[in-house]
Amino acid sequence: RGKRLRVLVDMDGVIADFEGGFLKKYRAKYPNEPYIHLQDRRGFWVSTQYGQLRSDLCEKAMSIWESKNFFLELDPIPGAVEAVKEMSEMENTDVFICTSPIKHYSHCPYEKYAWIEKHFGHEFLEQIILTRDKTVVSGDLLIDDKPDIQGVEPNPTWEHVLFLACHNQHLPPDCPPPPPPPPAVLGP
Ligand code: UMP
Repeated sequence: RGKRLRVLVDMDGVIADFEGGFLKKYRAKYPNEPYIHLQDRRGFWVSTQYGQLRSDLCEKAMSIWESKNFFLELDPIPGAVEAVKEMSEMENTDVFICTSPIKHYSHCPYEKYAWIEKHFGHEFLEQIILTRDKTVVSGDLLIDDKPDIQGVEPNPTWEHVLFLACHNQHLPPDCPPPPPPPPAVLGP
């Protein structure tokens, strides 16, 4: 009776195209304001980079994902829905969707459930974990496009697999830890 593999899969940026959906709706709502091409995105927080472009654009960016139907209408990342379904059908494998809702909670939590039901079916609602702190969730792997995942648990059980995204593709690769130093050999 071997141990099962538990895979936690992030939603925004991994299976749902948050960055693409944001830019499309931002440009439609603010056609005369500057914007950041996806190839020029740096850093996980869209609001931070827009705020650096011009301070008032931080709030304008946030107004996009706080709007009704923003999360519901996100397109899937190409191939992602099929990949998660395939992984969830693998032997000895449990897949959970692990996603952080925004604190403006009027629409986002509901729409995340509705998005999973739409793309994966009603049964997959059993697999959803909504949390603002992924370090307290136990799993073997966490597939997530956020480079730094922190919370109250300093030693999460999962290993973080960084999912490639427009905002993280220029980061240096995460190196494995160096080997321990050899034992000191004392002379005669
Ligand atoms: N989000 C923000 N501000 C940003 C970018 C994203 O609040 O600038 C939101 C979108 C998601 C959440 O609801 O943060 C990130 O969730 P995870 O991808 O870490 O699950």
